[in-house]
Amino acid sequence: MKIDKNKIADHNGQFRESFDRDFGFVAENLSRKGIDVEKVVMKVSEFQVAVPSWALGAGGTRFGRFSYGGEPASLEQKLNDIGVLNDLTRTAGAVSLHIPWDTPKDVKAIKEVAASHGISFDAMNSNTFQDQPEAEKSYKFGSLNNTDPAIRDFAVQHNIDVINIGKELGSKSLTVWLADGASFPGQLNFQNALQNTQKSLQGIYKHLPDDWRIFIEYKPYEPNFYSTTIQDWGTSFMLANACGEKAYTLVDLGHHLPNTNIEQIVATLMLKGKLGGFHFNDSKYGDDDLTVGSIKPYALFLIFNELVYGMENNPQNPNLAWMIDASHNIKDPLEDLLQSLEAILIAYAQALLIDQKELREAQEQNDVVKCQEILQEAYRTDVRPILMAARKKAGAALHPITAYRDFQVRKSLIKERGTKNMATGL
Ligand code: LRH
Ligand code: MN
Ligand code: MN
Repeated sequence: MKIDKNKIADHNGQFRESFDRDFGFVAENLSRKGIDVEKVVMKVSEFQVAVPSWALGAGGTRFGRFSYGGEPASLEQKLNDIGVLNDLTRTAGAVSLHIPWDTPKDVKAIKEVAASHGISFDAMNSNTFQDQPEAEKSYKFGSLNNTDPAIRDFAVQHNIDVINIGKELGSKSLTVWLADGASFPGQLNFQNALQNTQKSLQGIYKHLPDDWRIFIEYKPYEPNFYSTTIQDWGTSFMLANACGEKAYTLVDLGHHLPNTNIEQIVATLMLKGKLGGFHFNDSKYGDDDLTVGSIKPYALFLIFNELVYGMENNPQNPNLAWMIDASHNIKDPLEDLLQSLEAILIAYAQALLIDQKELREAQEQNDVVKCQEILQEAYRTDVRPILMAARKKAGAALHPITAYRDFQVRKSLIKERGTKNMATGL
C-alpha cells in the first residue's frame, strides 16, 4: 500500500487558507525577532527518525495485548506500514530491525521492498535478553556478563551474526541493550559482571566494520529489579571508551530513574563526543514507552535545546541515530507513531528558535530570569505551522493523522490482512 502524492496534495488543498494564515503569522513574528523561518523549515524537513520494527505490531505491556486489526504479520508488511508513515510525513524514512524478531528470510527481497518505500536500514538491534526456541544456551542468568564463558561467547556470536545481517542490508550500526543484572542481593559479583561485559563487548567490537558504530544502551532496572550491569550513562560511557572510537552511548528517554536531568547527560556526552543514538518515548513512572511528548513536553524541549547546542558546537560528536522506542496497547500504532513524530519535530523546531547568543550573554551575566524567559519564549511558540511548511515542501500531508483517518488506511489494512492479533491469535 502506497499513498499517492496527488492524493496527499488534494487533501492538503482543503487546508491551504488556514495554513497560509497560520504560517504567515508565525513567520512574521519570528522574522521580527530576527529568525530566518525558512532555515528552521529546512532543518525540520531534513530531520529523519527511524521506526523500530517492533513498534508496528500490537504493542504495550506484558499484561495484555489487544487487537486493533490489520496488524502486520511479516517484515514486508511492517516495511509497508513504515512506508505509510513516511508517505504522510516524509520524516520516517528508516527502519531499525530487531534480530531475531524480524530476521529477513530473503535479504534481497526485503531490500527491494524497503527501497520501493524509500526506507533505509538504521541501527540493527541484537537480542540476548530472551532465549530462542531450541537455543543451545540460556540467558536466564545473563548474556554478555554471564559467569559461564561459553554463554558469553554464544551471546557475542549472536551480535556478530546481527552485524553480518546488517552488512547485507546496508545498515551501519549495532545497538546493544542488555537485560543482564540481578534480581536479588548477593546474586552477582558486580566487578566480575562488569569485567565480563566489557570483555564481551570488546569481542563484538573486534567484528565491527570500520564504517560501523556500536551503541551501548543503558537502563537502571527491569527486567532485573536489584541491579543492572549497564545501569546508567556513566557505565555505558566507560564501556564505550573501553571498546574504542566507534563505540558510543545510547540514551533512551525511558531508561532513567524519575526526575533524572537527561538534558545534562546529553550535554556531557556530546561534549565528550560519545553520544551515538537516541530512543524517544515518554514516561510517568518508569520505562513506560508512552507516546513522545505525551507527559513531559517541556523536558523534551530542554533535551532538544542541548541536542541542538551540541549539533552546532560539538563537531567531535557524530550525527545521531534517532529512533522512536514507544508503543502502547490501546492505540492504533500508526497513529501513535504519527503523534510521536509530531512531538519530536515540535520540540526540535522550538529548540531551533532559541536565541543561543542572547542566552549565552544572559548566562554570562547570571541573569537567571532572562535565561528562563529566553527558553520559555521559544517553548511557548506554536511551531506547528513550521512543521506543516516542512511537510508541504516534502510532498507530505499537512495534517498526517487527519489524512490517515480520511484515507481510511486502517480499514484498508484490516481488509487486506484481517482482524487477528498476530501475537495472541485472538
Ligand atoms: C527494553 C527495550 C529497550 C530496547 C528495546 C529492544 O527496555 O525497550 O529500550 O531498545 O527493548
Ligand atoms: Mn530503547
Ligand atoms: Mn526500554
